[in-house]
Amino acid sequence: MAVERTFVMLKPGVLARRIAGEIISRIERKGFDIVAMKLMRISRNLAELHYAEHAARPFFGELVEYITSGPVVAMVLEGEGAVRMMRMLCGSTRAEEACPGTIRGDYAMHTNINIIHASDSVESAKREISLFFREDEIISWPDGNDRWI
Ligand code: 3AN
Repeated sequence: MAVERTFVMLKPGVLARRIAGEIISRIERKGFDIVAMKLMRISRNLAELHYAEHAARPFFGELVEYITSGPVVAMVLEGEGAVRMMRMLCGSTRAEEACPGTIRGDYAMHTNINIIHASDSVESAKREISLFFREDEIISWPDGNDRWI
């Protein structure tokens, strides 16, 4: 399978609930390479760009309000089939459909605050990564790093 990059964001509720470490731990344990990570408070403008495809949806205002309400952890993950793999780890968008064992299934009761974002395609990942990170903030791991796993 091809090596891909995906964009992941832990939403403000994660920081508020002090579970960032637990979520990052699950991502690491799965085996992704974390190639970029930062704590940030995102602007309204960036939030609207990130969620542009949802601009006409009734929940858009609330979505932007939530995502800008406190700090988030933005990350770029790398790995074979990383986009789909990370979506599987997150679980379904709708809280009541997210299976136990997935991040949303284990930590989220409400769809509108479903704690984590992960890109839904390689194209979306490219767009989202470029919104949040400069190329020189992405640190590819050296060849051979995997022999320590
Ligand atoms: P995903 O984040 O799983 O790709 P999207 O792109 O459909 O899901 O939705 C983006 C975000 O919008 C979700 N993470 C969730 O926070 C919010 N959202 C999606 N659907 C609803 C809904 N029906 N009601 C409220 N918020 C929603």
